[in-house]
Amino acid sequence: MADGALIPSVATACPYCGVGCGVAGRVIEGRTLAVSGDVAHPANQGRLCSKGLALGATVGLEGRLLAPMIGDREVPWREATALVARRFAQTIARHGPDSVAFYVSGQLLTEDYYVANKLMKGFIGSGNIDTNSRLCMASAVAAHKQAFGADLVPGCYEDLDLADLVVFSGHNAAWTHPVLFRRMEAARARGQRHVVIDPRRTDTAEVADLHLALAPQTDVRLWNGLLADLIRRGAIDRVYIAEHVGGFADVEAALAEADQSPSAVAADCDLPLADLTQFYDLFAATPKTVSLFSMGANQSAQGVAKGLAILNTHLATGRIGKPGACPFSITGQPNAMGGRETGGMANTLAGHMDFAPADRDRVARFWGAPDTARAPGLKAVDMFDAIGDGRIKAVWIMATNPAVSLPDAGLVREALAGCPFVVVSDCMADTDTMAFAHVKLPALAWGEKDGTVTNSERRITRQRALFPPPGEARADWKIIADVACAMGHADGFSWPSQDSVFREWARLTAFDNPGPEAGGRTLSLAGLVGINREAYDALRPIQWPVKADGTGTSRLFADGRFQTPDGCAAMVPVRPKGPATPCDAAYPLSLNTGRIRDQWHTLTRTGLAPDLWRHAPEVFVEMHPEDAAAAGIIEGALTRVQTAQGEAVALARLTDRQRRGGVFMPMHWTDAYAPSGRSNPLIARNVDPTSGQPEFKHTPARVRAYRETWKGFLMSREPVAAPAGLGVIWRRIPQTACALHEFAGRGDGEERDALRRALGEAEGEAVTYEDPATGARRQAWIRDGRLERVLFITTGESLPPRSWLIELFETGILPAEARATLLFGRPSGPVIDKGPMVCACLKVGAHAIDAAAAAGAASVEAIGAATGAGTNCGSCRPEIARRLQALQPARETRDAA
Ligand SMILES: Nc1nc2c(c(=O)[nH]1)N[C@H]1C(S)=C(S)[C@@H](COP(=O)(O)OP(=O)(O)OC[C@H]3O[C@@H](n4cnc5c(=O)[nH]c(N)nc54)[C@H](O)[C@@H]3O)O[C@H]1N2
Ligand SMILES: Nc1nc2c(c(=O)[nH]1)N[C@H]1C(S)=C(S)[C@@H](COP(=O)(O)OP(=O)(O)OC[C@H]3O[C@@H](n4cnc5c(=O)[nH]c(N)nc54)[C@H](O)[C@@H]3O)O[C@H]1N2
Ligand code: SF4
Ligand SMILES: [Mo]
Repeated sequence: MADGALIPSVATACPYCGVGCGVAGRVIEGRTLAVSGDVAHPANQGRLCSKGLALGATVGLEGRLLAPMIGDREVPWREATALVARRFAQTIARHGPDSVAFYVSGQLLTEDYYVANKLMKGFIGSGNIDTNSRLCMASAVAAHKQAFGADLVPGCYEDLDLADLVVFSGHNAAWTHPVLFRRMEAARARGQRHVVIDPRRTDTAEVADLHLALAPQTDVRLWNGLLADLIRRGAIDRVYIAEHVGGFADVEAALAEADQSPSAVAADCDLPLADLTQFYDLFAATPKTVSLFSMGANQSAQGVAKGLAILNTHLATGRIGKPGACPFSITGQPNAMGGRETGGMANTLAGHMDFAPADRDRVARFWGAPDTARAPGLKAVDMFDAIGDGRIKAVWIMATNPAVSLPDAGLVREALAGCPFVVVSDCMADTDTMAFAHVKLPALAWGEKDGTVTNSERRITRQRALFPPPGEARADWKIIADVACAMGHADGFSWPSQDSVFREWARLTAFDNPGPEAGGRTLSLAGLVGINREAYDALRPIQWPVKADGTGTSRLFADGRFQTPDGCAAMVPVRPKGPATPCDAAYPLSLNTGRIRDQWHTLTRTGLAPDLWRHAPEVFVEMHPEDAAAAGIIEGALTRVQTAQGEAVALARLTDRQRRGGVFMPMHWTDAYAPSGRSNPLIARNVDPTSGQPEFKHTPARVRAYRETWKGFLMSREPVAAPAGLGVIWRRIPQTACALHEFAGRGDGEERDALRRALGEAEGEAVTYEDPATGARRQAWIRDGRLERVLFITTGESLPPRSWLIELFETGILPAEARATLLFGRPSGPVIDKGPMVCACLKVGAHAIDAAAAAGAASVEAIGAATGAGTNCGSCRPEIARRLQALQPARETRDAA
């Protein structure tokens, strides 16, 4: 029964992206878990992507924080809770409520979020709670509020099935929302068309019908140009506008300020005119269009304008509230929506009410909290500025890793280091942010916590516990509620369990709310206010608004009514502008950052699954071959990426998928995996003036070859941290039976010798080879017949294949000939290198795919039939198509993808 097929499964939700897939989890024994997609969940209908499928590999207790800690001391909960309550209360008493802050996350459950927000805004009486959604969704939220009157996502996933055209603006869906992308691929097989607007030729762009590789930050120009073109053609919906939309004349007048001819727009966006007009024609001709927008739109100093330009176009054409037609801001985190609903953002209060006096008084009455905040608090980037300059003296960080993920992360670390009181709640013990915590609070992780999340289509799904709480870990909402009680607010925070928190939250949404049909707030859970424990435990996925009769709502605005005083949506004039800091002679390249396929954010969880490392084992910087040549950089070389804020070192990847004049780095690497490969110390702190969202997709940069003089690698059974104080470039790459560490350095050898001393001690029998002339050194340690540790250092070029040694770690007792090869530093025969992992779900490497192609498989389907690759979540299908094309340029493989 190894696969646990006969063990009853628990329906829960994936903790990663905003698709919000249902997961069926079966605990086989202890912490051994089998997962599959929940066939009954409407979002994924049984599918999971590589990250969801690997959940079982991440639920071990390795690296977990399992007891509260004050400094380095484990303490009982009562002591930790009392200290947090006392320090916050003292700070507030001395310096006022705005001297404290919470920084929270879209990875909290709705119940957690509700309680954190109620404590800060309701009972501490400050607006200073903000969420990492500020880095993610804030621009879309602001655009929604301006256009629709509230932060409302009009569409649903069914619209993506029904659309004839899907436009992806700054959205690499093939990698970031794979299960949804697979759904759209199925629609594409039925004739749906895909247009991708992204400066990079991503895997999403690669298989699209049309890719517009626009110059960075020119989206507003492109969408304004489209709207002007539609007006010129008479392809807008004047009846819809007359009945349901305000502001059209203002937008039309603003458009007239610039030359909107396709040729002028194409020139400004640096696009071939024919491609631009093809897009405009396609849009004009396709009523059933969904325009997805994600981080390429939001993470910009003009992020709100980008969102509004898209919403304007949909409103003017009446493509909203109809099957297969809507603008669709797709969410990143599993509960980005829940946070927006409960008021996790500093500029909203709760339940889509903000600080307007009537809203504020209603929430204060509901909470029985006369001190409820009267004004918005500080947004994330400003909040950390205030921590840095001492205005905020106590901060509590929950379920986010700002020392990695905020812009200008070097300054963020300085701010945290200087803050008198830092509390961090996390499930992991050693995140980069934990290093700054005075108090560490152990939170339950996925698989242990219990509550609700809301996905991109407003669908509420229960996350359910699969395991009992480990150690002393507790639910986030409970940790916060206990501190609130200790601060003297027991009346408002004494819930017995999470379902009672949910009921209170549902009641708030319905409080003084006649409902959307009667012009009230759309965000209403009226049908769930009386939900009891059993019904909560059994709750099936449901989309809000939930009507009093208990039914959900898939699509908003079907009746053309919006949540504005006159019921009309607003078109808002937006004008293009350049990036906040333009490139110049010193920093001529635009640094773009984002995600890779198999990793999640700061690697604290996906980093635990060795299989998820094989697609992109090392931090890299993508650049156009001509930009690389100009800087003397070759493929695979260690490269310095420098900006006015800082420097990182990453492996160069040369590709024409990257536009000239730009470079791309993934956002994921941390101190634990590549201390010098972190992207965010490089990012400028430019934000959108309205939303406060940082411009993560553009910072002026330059690249230089690193030119190491020595390099090597260390493999060990347990991971080793980069030796402190040495200027060595260090990367850790987890493997199943060992940890691989690659390193490199510069200089005359003093640091190399120091490193060798630091790493050259281990238990067991040592096999050593040393060549003083070249500085080469090979060392292997064997204990009880098993390979324990290997260290290779060279000043020359070549190092042996790592796969050979990785296999020796997996072998167990070493055969005699393997010991001999260790001394030679070379395998005795050929090594089977599987190549990079292409399909992480079915574990198929590049070389197996190439072999299948050589044996005659000529389409993505045929490769799938031969190897299994690409047959699960499909996020690798564009890559398979690309490999096929490279191998067989004559064959037409695009259509097969
Ligand atoms: N594998 C994986 N999936 C994830 C996550 C993860 O960590 N890993 N995180 C989740 C989260 S929280 C989020 S927010 C989503 C994000 O999902 P996406 O938004 O799809 O991801 P990103 O890679 O951040 O950025 C998308 C694209 O924006 C492009 N872009 C950059 N500048 C511009 C521009 O000026 N205009 C346009 N049009 N495009 C531009 C980038 O080149 C990039 O390809 O992913 C979610 N899913
Ligand atoms: N350069 C660059 N930077 C970016 C972005 C980019 O595109 N480029 N994207 C931005 C975006 S969109 C986002 S969403 C952020 C994400 O950035 P972060 O939120 O900083 O990243 P995560 O790794 O998801 O951090 C979540 C933390 O919470 C912990 N955790 C997980 N579950 C729980 C739980 O239930 N309770 C508690 N208490 N802790 C838990 C995890 O161990 C981890 O430490 O990064 C932003 N930063
Ligand atoms: S697409 Fe993947 S990461 Fe996103 S919710 Fe589904 S399984 Fe999880
Ligand atoms: Mo995000």
